[in-house]
Amino acid sequence: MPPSAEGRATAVLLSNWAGTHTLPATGLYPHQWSWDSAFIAMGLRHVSPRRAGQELDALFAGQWSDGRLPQIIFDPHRDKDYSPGSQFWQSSTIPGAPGTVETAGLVQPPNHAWAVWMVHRADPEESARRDFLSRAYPQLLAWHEYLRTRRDRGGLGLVSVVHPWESGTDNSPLWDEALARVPDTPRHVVERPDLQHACASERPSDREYGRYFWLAERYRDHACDDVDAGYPFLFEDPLFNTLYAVSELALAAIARQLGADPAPHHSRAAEISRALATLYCPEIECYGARDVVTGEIVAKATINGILPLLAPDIAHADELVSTLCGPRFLGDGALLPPSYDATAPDLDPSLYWRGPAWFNMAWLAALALGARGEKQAAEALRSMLVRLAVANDFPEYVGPWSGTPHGTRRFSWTAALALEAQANTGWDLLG
Ligand code: 9WN
Repeated sequence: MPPSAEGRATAVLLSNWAGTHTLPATGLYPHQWSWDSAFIAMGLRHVSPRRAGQELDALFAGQWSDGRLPQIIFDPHRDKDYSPGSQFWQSSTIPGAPGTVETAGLVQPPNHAWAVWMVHRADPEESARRDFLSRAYPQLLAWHEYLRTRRDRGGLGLVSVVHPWESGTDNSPLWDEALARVPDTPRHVVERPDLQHACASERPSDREYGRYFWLAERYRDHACDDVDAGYPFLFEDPLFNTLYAVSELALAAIARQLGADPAPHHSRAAEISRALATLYCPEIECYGARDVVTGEIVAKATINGILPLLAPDIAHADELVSTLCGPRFLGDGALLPPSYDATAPDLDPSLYWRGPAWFNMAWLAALALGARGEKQAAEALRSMLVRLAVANDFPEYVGPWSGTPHGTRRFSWTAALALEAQANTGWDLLG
């Protein structure tokens, strides 16, 4: 990235800084989001390791007593600007939620231990001065323990998400059939402040929002307790569980650094990889997602199902590489991998998670290819993601073949991962 481009990416992160954390984007996303903050910290570490550490500290301040790290920590002054907000969740009235900040009750994919380790590596002395690892480690342990004990709703060793928002890939075609079972008539009046900042034709529909709110209401009204027997939406998502496995590897590195035993984390990562293998769909040579309510595996090729390539010793790695490089993803001249199968009749290259290319997914795919020895393809992807990010003012996502920007601009994780992709040229996942 030429120096001026690095400066522009840094400027995005600095202008989205809100005092204790970075907004995903001013306007569309006015609070702190969980997995965004971890991706942001991975890039911010090249600008200011101290601030990257603060970003994660702010997130840990929202941890619930059961260990969960919430999807969103709300800025009370911006409640009208995003829905559902803190008035919807009323988290401080739920047992176990923090009393000091208002949060959502849902979670997001667990890339946090990975981010903590990368921030530490950027400046180990600063990290030691702030006791960063020793403060973060018990919180990360509690977070992973919550996922292991409360969220293995299918009993097969994988975490279930209880809402599409928890996957981070909100309206992925993976959830369609299950969402069709969910009523679209919540009690709460659904507001769409998001449509003031993004084009309605590129965002989830009102009907989808009705279902999202209905599910969130049901989860909230059960005190977010994860024991609601008739709950209608439970999914084992391959990407969520892959990040969980990678974060266990990061926990092993953190444990070793702190003089604790890394072995349980290595074993856990291997167990998750083995459980993930049950999601493989030979007919699409890709991982699917298990609908835990019906027991069926949804066999649709999505970027979520390619990224188990990052999990240690994953089964069917060769097939995943050829699917990623083949016509469903990069093979048909895509600049970045689409979020959904390019050969699917219902692919939409501009509609949220139903086709467009996202920069976090492209960065993860490049890392996965690099780690598997596909260095040329990995390098090409990494430089393309930097080029498209900088040329389009760091968009939320782009058309995979055209590179046309969509969603909001000056999106923080796009800027952060462009910085990370530029600065860290190795292929070691924990680099
Ligand atoms: C709901 C903040 C978040 C990302 C998600 C992305 C989008 C929210 C929304 O924005 O989701 O969490 O309102 O659409 O899908 O991955 O964390 O950037």
